[in-house]
Amino acid sequence: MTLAPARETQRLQVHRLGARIGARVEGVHLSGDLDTATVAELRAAILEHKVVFLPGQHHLDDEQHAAFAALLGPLTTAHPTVNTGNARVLSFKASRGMAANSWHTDVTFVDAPPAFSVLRGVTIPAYGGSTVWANTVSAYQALPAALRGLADASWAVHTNDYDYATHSEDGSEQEEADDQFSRSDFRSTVYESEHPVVRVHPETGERSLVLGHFVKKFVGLNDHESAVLYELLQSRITRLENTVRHTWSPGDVAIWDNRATQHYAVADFDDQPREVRRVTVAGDVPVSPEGRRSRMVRGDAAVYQDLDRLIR
Ligand SMILES: O=C(O)CCC(=O)C(=O)O
Ligand SMILES: [Fe+2]
Repeated sequence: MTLAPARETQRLQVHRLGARIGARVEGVHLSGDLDTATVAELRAAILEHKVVFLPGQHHLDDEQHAAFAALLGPLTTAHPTVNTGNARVLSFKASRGMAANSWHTDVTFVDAPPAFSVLRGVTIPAYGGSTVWANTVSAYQALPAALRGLADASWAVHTNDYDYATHSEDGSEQEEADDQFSRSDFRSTVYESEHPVVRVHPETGERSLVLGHFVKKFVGLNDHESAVLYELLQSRITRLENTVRHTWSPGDVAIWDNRATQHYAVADFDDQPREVRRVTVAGDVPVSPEGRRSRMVRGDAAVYQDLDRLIR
């Protein structure tokens, strides 16, 4: 009998990019075959720095991309509503300057948003098209006690049928999201969920703010009060000290903790083609500081969160 050679632990180097968020990770060749010690180190780096960037992963195709992501946990389907022809991988492909250019946390309109998003740069414009991430844990920690108390006690309704115009530069409701899906595809099934504004992170125990563009209103507040409270807290999240900006090269992979960040894709690449592809790892149902769990208000997202069970 021949034994398979033991997999060697890769020598992972973590270079911090700022005091509050971001690290570049070198020395790892991402694949579905990574050894458990390396995956554990990488996971620890993501939890600490909230987003990590791994350059030079040119070898990844969709299959290897998903196989690697599955080492971080069970995968979701590509998206609850958008079908880009691949069960696991969501493509953001633009040739008319479209981008996800408003601040959000991925898929917060369902009760259990992804834990991690793994994004691979495929077609990168010669200029522009960077992505910015913000740390929602450090934003919470920097709140004065009075605002922390208000945030701790508040809940918000999130939906995929959100008011796009509120977040666009010219106030327009653009119909086309990018080359591959339209806004009407995006909200072909309407989902609504209620999340605490502050969640306790299931792995780190840190408290983080759960906001972003899917927020429709706060529970018990009117539209005006909701807008004011949103701005008050959201402006803390997007302070530049809380952010890191990544200028992409082909073969770059970004991995973020979707329970501790928001992000924004900058639409400054004119008509150049740009494509990034995303795989998401399923997350838990958020829990408030008082121990109450998020809940679905409209729609059933069970299939999105549990593709493995569906296929098995
Ligand atoms: O286009 C990008 O850089 C980011 C798109 C996005 O919002 C995502 O991958 O979740
Ligand atoms: Fe996103």
